Amino acid sequence: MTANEYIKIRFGRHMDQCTNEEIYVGLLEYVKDKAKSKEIAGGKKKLYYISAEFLIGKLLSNNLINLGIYDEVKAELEACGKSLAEIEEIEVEPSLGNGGLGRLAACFLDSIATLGLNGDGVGLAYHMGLFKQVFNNNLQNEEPNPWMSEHSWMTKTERTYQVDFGGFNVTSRMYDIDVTGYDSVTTKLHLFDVDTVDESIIKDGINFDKSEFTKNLTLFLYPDDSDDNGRLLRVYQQYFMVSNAAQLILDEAVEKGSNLYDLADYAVIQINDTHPSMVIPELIRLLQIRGLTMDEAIDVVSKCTAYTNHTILAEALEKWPIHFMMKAVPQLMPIIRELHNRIAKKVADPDVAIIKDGLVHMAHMDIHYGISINGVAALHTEILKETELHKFYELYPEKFNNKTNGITFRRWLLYCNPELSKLIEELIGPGFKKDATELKKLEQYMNDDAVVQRFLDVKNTRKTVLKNYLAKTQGIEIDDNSVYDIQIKRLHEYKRQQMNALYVINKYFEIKEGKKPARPITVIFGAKAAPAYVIAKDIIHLILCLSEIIAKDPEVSPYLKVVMVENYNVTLAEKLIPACDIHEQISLASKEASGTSNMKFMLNGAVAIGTMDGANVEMHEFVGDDNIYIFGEDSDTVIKRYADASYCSREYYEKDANLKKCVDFIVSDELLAVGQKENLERLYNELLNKDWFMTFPDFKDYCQTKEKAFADYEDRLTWGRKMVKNIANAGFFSSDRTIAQYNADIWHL
Ligand code: AZC
Repeated sequence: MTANEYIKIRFGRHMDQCTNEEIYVGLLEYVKDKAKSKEIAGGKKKLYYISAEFLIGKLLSNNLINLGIYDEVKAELEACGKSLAEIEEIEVEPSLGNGGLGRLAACFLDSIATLGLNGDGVGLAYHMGLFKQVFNNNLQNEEPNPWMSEHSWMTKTERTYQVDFGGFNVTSRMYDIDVTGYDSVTTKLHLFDVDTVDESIIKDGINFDKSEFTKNLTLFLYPDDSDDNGRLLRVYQQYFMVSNAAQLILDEAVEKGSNLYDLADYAVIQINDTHPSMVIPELIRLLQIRGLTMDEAIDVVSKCTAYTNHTILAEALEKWPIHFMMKAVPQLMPIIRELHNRIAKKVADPDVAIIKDGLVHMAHMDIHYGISINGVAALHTEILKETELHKFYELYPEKFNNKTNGITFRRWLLYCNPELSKLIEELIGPGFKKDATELKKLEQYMNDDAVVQRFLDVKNTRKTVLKNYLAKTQGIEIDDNSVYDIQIKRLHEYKRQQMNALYVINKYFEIKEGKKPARPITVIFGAKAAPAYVIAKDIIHLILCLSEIIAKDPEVSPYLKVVMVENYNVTLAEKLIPACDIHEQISLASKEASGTSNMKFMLNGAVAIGTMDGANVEMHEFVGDDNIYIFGEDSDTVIKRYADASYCSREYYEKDANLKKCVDFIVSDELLAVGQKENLERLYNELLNKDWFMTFPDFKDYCQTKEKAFADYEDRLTWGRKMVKNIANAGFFSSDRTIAQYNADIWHL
């Protein structure tokens, strides 16, 4: 049945007689039906990918592509005078994630289904998502980001569970979202929710009574954890997630014939960061209720779980106070103590203990009681082994392994850049759509000027698409003849958006002094700051203030434009990435576990300016010095500098007059005229007195390397060759490769 026929039956009218809203609802149901017909038959063993975040993005086009009916439906719509792009606008992007960790989980689900693996995602249905970012007076404000509606990809299921907390319990319900594989099977994302959640308790932005747990449990992802009630709420949320997951896992195993002693033959659990770590004691608890002894339960669970680490930042490795656990989940504490005691008996070193100084170290539990621990890029895994988790590595060298991240080429090439995908297909055939390494064949065209020019033409087309999109959706005007220099990622000091802002200031001065760039530069940022992360919000403030004063300055504005897109999300990324010329991957070496926007940009023919950090290192290996702009100190130098505590930012500031001038500008009259003194001074002092992520030592090299990139950009054909080289070598970064490795080394499905 065609979409048109389906809609005719549904609404009693032809598509051309329907409103866009009706067509959207019709297509949604049509796609759900098609997806259902491809549901995976299932096998004995199943993967459960448990994650606090699934940043899935809009699903209509993605599903149409994966089901192989995109062109057909698009044509049907066009024949009725409708446009798929307009229908897509009706869909609200689910707000179920924050950053790379959540988008990675979404790419992984796509690849799991595409590879036909028996694996589901498990998470929570946050009613208001992370938050919606709005700018007022050059400051970030947060608002609820509702995304669920009567007609959505979520399907209510009959599965409900009881989840017990200290002093009360709730009844959960499971909702399912179909995960369509590309020309393959359909798997599921299970999202749990509670009926008692009450959206009306949200007041004034995203504030709500943090102590009303039955009402606030699934309101927001990452609720503000700057006070005890907020932190406690995170424990409640995490336990709610994993208790549901554990009950589901055991039920499904038993349904398939498990006697629970053989659970590892039926289930493998990937713990995505430490948010789901309580699944370990929870499974042990439930197995005991179902008749196993403590010994047996621990033995069974120890064969089922694997942990992925996404950061070396100590503050991101969760440690929960025992008194929180006693309050929220008292039933788990005896088990956690038992897990702790068993390790303590074998290894005296308190550094690897599960309980230490009144805190439960979630990652330590994962490492002792799981089958695998993986980092997300080669360098990151090495740093884990050598430094951060060295003592664990000595205990369990065999458990450590690397799984360099990847991205789904369906969303990040076929869907978001149809022009590029068409050109590639014309040149090397359609094979790359299933086997990303075939992109390598593009290298044969690197010296064919006419072909290289076509890549440049596609880039120009996409730059105009972005220009129009930003004008329409954000009221922002950009010049599509300028160089687009883009940094999109969570706002964090280690990612060093502040260094990029200092570069902007540097450029502003140069232009003022008469040194005009060969071509106008558009510096684009997209980032949300965690609501309680004060300095991150100050950095946003600085960028917005710079944007304003530069736009108002007739001397500078023809040559430089600063844009901070509002409410950066997957939908915006899909427009920004294909249009980008130069992408910023400028984290302090050793701190970015992997990065994944770097891979998306590479695939879309943008060239990176970056440090030797995360997956940049592997990208550099693939494309070589000429096709990526590497600068800055390496991770060994940085790690040493932290170890000997020798860094003093003020010394750099005093030594380098240009740096000083740029930093001082943060608190200049010009900026204070459009910004808030409190915020700008706080940021200025932070840089001068601390600069914990060492922007100053890298600043000069950063500026010089950027100049080199801008100069090279003017030799268009040579630049085009860099683009082709990047695209041709992006194949390794397909999440199909990553998932195949997880399966071969850890899951064994
Ligand atoms: C991110 C890491 O910062 C990034 O380097 C990595 O590529 C990504 O995970 C996927 O592995 N971490 C997060 O997004 N973390 C949180 C808590 O948001």
